[in-house]
Amino acid sequence: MKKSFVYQIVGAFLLAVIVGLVFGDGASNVAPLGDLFLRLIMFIIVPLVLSTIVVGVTSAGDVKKLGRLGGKTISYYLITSFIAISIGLLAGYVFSPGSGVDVTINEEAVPSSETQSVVDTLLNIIPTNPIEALTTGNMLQIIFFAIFLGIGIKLVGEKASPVQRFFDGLAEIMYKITGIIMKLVPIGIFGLLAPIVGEYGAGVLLPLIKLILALFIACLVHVVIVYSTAVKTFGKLSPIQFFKGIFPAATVAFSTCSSSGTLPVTMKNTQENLGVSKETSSFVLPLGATINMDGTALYQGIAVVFIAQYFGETLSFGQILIVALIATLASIGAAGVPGAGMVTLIMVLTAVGLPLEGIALIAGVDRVLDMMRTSVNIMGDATASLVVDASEKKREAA
Ligand code: DAS
Repeated sequence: MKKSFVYQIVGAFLLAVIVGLVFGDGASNVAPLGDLFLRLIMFIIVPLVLSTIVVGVTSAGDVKKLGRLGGKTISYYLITSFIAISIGLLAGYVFSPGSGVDVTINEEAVPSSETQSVVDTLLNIIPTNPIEALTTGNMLQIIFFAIFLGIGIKLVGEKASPVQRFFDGLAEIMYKITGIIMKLVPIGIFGLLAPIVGEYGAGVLLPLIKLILALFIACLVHVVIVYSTAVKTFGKLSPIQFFKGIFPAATVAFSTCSSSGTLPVTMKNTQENLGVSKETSSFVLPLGATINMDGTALYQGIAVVFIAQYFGETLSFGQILIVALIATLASIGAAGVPGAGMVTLIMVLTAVGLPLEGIALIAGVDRVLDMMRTSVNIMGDATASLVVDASEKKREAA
């Protein structure tokens, strides 16, 4: 990745903070730049995910290999998510962000408690109408459709080769368009961040600064320890090279608070900067952007402890185990869009009998918390693609 691009991104960050602090609410005048960028990356997601997964499946060799790829990917995701929630819970008890905090509960900020059960979440992966899944951008259903489309192409063989060539061509076109849109990352970051800095002046953040700092430190611990270890030990890549390579995607995730929206950038960074094959990244990353959310799992651990402390509740060891399990599942059910983790937090609070009003305590700064957890989410996806790709390459070399 060119150094000038990194400098442009850092410059966009700094300019956004300055404009936000100087102009306050007036900074919202640059929001259209952020909306423009967001719409451009959202517009390519569906054709990009559909075509690259079909290509990933059809070029993944035999269906057995696909099963192996899926098994490794899901196992990695579950392990790192469970570690993340544990770090989140630990940080909650170490920093005690909910003790002595002075925040009034804003009733209407409590999100509605309609969350899908885990069974419904799993059943809803199967699209009853694939075209509707594409038009509504239902990522899990699109992934399911693409995987079976790819398997079908492989099983049909020669007769389906025109379809395979279509998707090969579509994938290359989408990669090219992603490259063009990538050039706008600095403008997008500036347009997305400046209004938020202007809105979230220090005054809003101060009462919950302990919670924000606790999440920041917990995310840093998870990224530096877990991801560096995974990347170095299993991905055979230096952590510095990894973090430099994934930096643009992490900044887009931070600015957009959307793993799905960041997916085109995550795919480009992992392929071009981390050396992950298109075949692996086009399977692991779309899946990860939808079901792998270490940052969200970590956030839910801290948030539950924060809310328990605020209401003077003490969680038993059994309840903490339930939180760890449900938060891991909730992070799977969270969509890769802004604020999803706060909505699925309902599942976790309900599981341990904590008041949902507690969510209203953090709703005011959730966007800031979402920035951090979404950046961790996409870095977790990138490490997974690197680890799985290295494992597959090692297997093929053997
Ligand atoms: N913003 C979500 C994402 O895109 C994460 C969350 O809300 O927890 O990953």
